[in-house]
Amino acid sequence: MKPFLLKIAVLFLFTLAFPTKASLLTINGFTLNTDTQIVSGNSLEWLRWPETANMSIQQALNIYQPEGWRLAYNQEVVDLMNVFFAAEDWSPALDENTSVGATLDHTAGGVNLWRDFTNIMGVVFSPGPAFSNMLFGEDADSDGFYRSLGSFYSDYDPVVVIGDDHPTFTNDFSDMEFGVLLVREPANTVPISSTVTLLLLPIAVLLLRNRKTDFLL
Ligand SMILES: [Ca+2]
Ligand SMILES: [Ca+2]
Repeated sequence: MKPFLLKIAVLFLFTLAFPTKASLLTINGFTLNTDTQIVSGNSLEWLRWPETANMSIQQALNIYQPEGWRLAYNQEVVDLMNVFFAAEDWSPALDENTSVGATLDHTAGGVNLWRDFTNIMGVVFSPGPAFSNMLFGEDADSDGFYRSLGSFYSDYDPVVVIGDDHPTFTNDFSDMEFGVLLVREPANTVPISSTVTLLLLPIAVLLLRNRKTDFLL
């Protein structure tokens, strides 16, 4: 290989092997990668909510299912709320036809709880008040209706709610205040930089070692 091309090749390999470090935010054991807009927590990856704003379930799955994403299950959403809003008993919402909501008292730190949650997961619709309604569920009762996880705040007490399934929420429903709550197993996402490092770094080192004189020309 010509010296110039060798330099380019080695620089390219090192660029792949040592990418710019992603910006991470961790709250309550959930970590947001601001580069990918993917949250890691509760042994799952969660697509940050604004990514699917105004999409129907079907539209979101058409785009994201090939990358391993699926609708969050009832149990997973209850587990999520148990982490961020532990004072509430969310377990009745394991039943698809039962809703559970919590008003977060602003005099008792409720706004901070809500901000922690939305700093990680994001907000779908924020014209002033900040609303998110995230469609989810495995349609456990097979009626074709899905559920919505709501997160609302204007200027007093924030409200969060796991809704029961509703005839409005079919898999082709969409609205600007709604998104789709997608998760996937972490195994689907071995970071490409790690793979490239393992495979290509030894090659880069060999190239440097064998053609050291040329490289330094
Ligand atoms: Ca139902
Ligand atoms: Ca249902």
